[in-house]
Amino acid sequence: MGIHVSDVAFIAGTHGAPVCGAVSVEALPDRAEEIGGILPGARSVIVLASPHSRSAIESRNIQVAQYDTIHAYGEAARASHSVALWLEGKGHRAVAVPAFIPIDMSPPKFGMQGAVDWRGAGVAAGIGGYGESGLLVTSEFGPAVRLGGVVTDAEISQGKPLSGTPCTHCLRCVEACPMGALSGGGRIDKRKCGDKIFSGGYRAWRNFLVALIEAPPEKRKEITSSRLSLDLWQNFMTGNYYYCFACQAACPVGRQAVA
Ligand code: B12
Repeated sequence: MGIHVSDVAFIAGTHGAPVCGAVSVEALPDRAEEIGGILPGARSVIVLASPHSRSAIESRNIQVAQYDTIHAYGEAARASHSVALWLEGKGHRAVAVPAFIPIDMSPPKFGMQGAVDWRGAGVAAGIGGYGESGLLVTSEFGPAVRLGGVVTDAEISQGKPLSGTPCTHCLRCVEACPMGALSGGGRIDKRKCGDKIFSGGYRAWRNFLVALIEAPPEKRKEITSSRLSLDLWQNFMTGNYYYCFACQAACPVGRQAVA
């Protein structure tokens, strides 16, 4: 027997994700093979969204935005895990899929393509539409959400894409990008964006190691005590490595949700 998406949304909503929809695997042909690898016989993908605090991601204090991100990802994980266990309790198979990491680091993806494309799946499930930023924009919270979800063999009543997008095309996201990485219509220079958001991420870690290895012995202690070294240590400890939230924070859509 199939499951109604409103029942799934109730479970997601009571576990940290107030926005939730579902889409059939057939409607996601680009990722069907990968999704089948996660769960053979998978029929549906549930997409859910956990909101950021707008005040936190708008703050000039990067640590509070990072802390909020850890928390929002935690909520998405809690909700997807709860939904998966709830479906298993009903006799289905279900897997909570990582919202971002762990992610396939092998070539040619190198961690730049998730097992499920949450934005694409969210648009197909009708929980939002694409913004000029390329992010999924929900009516409730704009793009200030973390997306996650579940792959299951249950048949779930489908959402359908919205007739338009909640994006108002004001282009504030494009103007807000400190790297000039956005040019509207979802176009993004991933390298420019990555240079900012990952300034304490993998590439920074690799450059740090190379600098350390190549440094003369008397310089090595200085490098290991550098600001970058401390930041990297902290990022490993917290699991957060994002340093920019500008395109999410600039969006006017969904602001009333935090009033
Ligand atoms: C790799 C990655 C990145 C990379 C590459 C981004 C990219 N465009 O692919 C980099 C490092 C640049 C990045 C940056 C950011 N990311 Co990121 N990222 C991911 C990750 C892990 C995988 C994305 C992926 O598979 N990309 C490969 C393919 C799918 O992307 P693509 O080839 O560019 O295809 C896209 C476009 O073609 C576009 N598109 C297709 N048709 C159309 C039509 C229209 C009209 C438009 C406008 C766009 C459009 O949408 C496709 C995706 O659906 C996802 C998590 C996940 N598993 O989905 C998070 C994710 C997309 N990131 C997210 C966020 C929030 C960010 C940042 C704000 C950083 C931060 N502080 O967290 C910035 C925003 C940059 C931006 N404006 O896009 C969120 C998005 C939430 C949302 N509301 O949409 C996600 C979903 C993480 C999460 N679980 O919440 N990210």
